[in-house]
Amino acid sequence: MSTSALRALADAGLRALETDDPALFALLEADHVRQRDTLAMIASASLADVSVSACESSPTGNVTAEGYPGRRYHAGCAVVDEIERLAIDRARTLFRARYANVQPHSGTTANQAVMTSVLRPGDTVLGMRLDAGGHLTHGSTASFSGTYFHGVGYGLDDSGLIDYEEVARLTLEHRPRMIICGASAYPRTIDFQRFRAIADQVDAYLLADISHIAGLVVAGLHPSPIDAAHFTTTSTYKQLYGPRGGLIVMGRDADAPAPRGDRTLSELLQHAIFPYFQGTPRLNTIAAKARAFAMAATPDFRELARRIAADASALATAMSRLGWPVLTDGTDNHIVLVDVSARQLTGAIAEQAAERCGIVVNRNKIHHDKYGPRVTGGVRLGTNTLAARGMGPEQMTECAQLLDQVWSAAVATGTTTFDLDPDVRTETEQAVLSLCKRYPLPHLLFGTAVA
Ligand code: DSN
Repeated sequence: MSTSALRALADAGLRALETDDPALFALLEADHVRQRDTLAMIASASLADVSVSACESSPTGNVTAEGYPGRRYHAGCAVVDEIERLAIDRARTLFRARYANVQPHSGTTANQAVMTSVLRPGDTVLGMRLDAGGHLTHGSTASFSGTYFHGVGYGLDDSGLIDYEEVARLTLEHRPRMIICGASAYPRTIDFQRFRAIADQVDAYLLADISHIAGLVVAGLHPSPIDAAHFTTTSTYKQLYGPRGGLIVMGRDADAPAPRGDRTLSELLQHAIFPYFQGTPRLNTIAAKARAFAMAATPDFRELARRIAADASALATAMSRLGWPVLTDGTDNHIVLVDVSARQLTGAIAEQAAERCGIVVNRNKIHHDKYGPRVTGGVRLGTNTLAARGMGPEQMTECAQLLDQVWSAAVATGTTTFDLDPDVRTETEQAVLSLCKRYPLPHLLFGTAVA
């Protein structure tokens, strides 16, 4: 198929959708407009370049191709084999890794595969507690990770930093088979080498889940775990600006012997993804990953990553100056955690009030939170999307002022209910729209913004 045939297909698809299914088309259009006209400060989100989205919607998604390149269980895979090999090569180059598996459907699947590859049901896993900023798949009983395995949780010290002494103590006490580092809501640098030294004391495997900070890692703005951890996982849609999906990479331990049999750790992982957890991979998504990995290897991406971190730091400073307590007094990455409970709000109220005015944030549990996960005392802010729109530290001060304007006007009437002055709402909505127009959604991440 020639490039022009592919382009014709994409155009025909949109036209057919608009004519034959106007209800669905209108919904898709509405969400695009919503994204265009709101300030997205969701730390676990970013923007996919239109070229990434084009890969996703390509007919490559029609191909059934169980197995790996050169070893499929179906015919017709010569081209998709090349696509998957390209994605693997790009992932290995990007992360300076020896091994990459680009097939995981998500970060969660990637973690499942790693855990089940070397653990047995009931084995102990030591991971960061949810209320400390950890992820569901790091040993929480709300997921497979704390039910198939025995999850033990570590937390934060009084300054809100990872309590490495507790990690070491719990490691000696529980002798976990695996330690998981990496977080969903942690604004500071993670010391992967220190985690590995602790894991080595009891011969535990170390899994680094860098879903949130993968962009900073590949840009050299956060230490890389590739050779420190036995396994590194990430989702590809957060800070890599790619499609929904997951990735597993390994460094120096890729060829280490696996616990049972005569396989290496990476060979065990191949099996853990296919056939253990997944059937046919999403080849269109793998193409989109290949595209995102290529973009993440460019100097432009490094500049974007630099802006993400600078923006977060400016946002933290501005929030703090406006009287909103920022956990750990700042940030090293793209995450700013705000304790809204200190100002008589809950995370649920802060999230809803901001959304009414066009600012999209998410409630998040914070250290010593007195509320549950549906209410929470905190809000997690992230700068991936704003930085991609071209906003810099100056605009972060504007964003902080807008949040302050809304949150200061929100009056709690319960833990999830509130009143908001309609004038403040209108004024903030208009200011948000104006900021969004000045910094339009970039269809091309590193190209010209298309309004
Ligand atoms: N892990 C969730 C988050 O951090 O928001 C979603 O990917």
